[in-house]
Amino acid sequence: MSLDRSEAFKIKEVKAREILDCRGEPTVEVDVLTSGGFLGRASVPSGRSTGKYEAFELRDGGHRYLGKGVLKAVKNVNEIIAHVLKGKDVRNQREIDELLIELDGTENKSKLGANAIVGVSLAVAKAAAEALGVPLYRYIGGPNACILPVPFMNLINGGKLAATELDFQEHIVVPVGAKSFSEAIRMGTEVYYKLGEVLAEKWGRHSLNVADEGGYTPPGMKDPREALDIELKVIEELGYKDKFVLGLDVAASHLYNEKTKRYTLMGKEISREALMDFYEELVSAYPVKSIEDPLEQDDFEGFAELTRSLGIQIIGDDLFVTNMRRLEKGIMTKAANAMLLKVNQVGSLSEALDAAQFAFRNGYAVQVSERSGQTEDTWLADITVGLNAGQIKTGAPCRSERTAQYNQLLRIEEELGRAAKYAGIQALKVGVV
Ligand code: 2PG
Ligand code: MG
Repeated sequence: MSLDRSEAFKIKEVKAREILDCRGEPTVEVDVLTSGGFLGRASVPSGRSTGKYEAFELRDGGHRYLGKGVLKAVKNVNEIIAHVLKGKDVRNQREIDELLIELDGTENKSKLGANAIVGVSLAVAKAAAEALGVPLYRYIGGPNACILPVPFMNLINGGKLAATELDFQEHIVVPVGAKSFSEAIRMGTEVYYKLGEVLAEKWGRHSLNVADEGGYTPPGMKDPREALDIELKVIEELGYKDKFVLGLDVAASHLYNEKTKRYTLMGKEISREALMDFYEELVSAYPVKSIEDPLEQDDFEGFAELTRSLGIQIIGDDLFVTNMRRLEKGIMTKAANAMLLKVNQVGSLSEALDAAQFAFRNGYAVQVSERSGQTEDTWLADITVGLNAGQIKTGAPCRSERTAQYNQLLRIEEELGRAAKYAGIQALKVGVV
């Protein structure tokens, strides 16, 4: 090629469009095209059980798509961001992200919309990887990227993401004892099949309707212990007793009543202390080794108390919102010992990577997470390996937007060959299984 090498990396065009996420709701997709003809395309996921401190997702309002359209965010990319980025080098991710943050100028990215900014940020990274001829996970992690994550497979759903009576949002099986990622996926998927059979028998065939993240929805099941019991029973029946641990995402902010300062559980309002006692009971009765958002998003003190007393992994999702300042407060107060990483919660790739590094430096684990409104884009899987995070939460092994992530990880495992290491239990913040 007679092309000047730098042309390969120079941004020629940035173009956004409105597409649909897995719930059929509009979201932003961005193309970043370089003068050398390399294309980075990224789409933006969206949460439903969102934290109040998340970066701002810009939606149009009005009648179109019942107010959920994202044409304003698309316009912000096409008419504002595109001009500013023209001619910039896609390898300068940090410079570009800082430019976007400055251009927006607000605390929570509410002017241009975090959905506009994060779409551009991720498309820039993908264009850079394309132009350099390396996979995205390698672009992010270099030769260090070799750890395949433990999948947190959310198999029974409740809370805001399912039409069930279960209060806890996610009842998760975690194949920590597998030898490889592909074995972990096989074991988790076998549990998923078998769980379907057992649920249909005991709770009726409507159990097999799946929720936003692919988990089952047993009608009439109210008690989280019933969900854990049945997951455990299936794990044992398949002969995997010591190979799995269990996890929960309580998403407790959504069970919390700000006025009474109490939580709703199984139809009753209970105190924070009663909820904490319930966790003690769960952890002693079941191999539950990870609980996400056990308390509401401002209770740093309660998170610290649980982290101390339960001795398992406590993950901050709505608590930290992938935000360095919130994480810093957590580190100072010893609240939680792991951070959930959702790139669109903070609104740019660089800020998400910074939060992850800060977490690691302070001995916190990082679990990379889907959103309930996911797309078929697989940057999530690549970021997980790029960071060597060792944990990914991306739903049940069904629904294509979830299996897209698992399938990408299977490809990465194959590509890494002997270099691939399955994270196993060491990735979690727990002493012994
Ligand atoms: C969560 C997520 C994803 P949402 O609470 O962890 O599982 O839900 O994307 O709706 O915030
Ligand atoms: Mg959560």
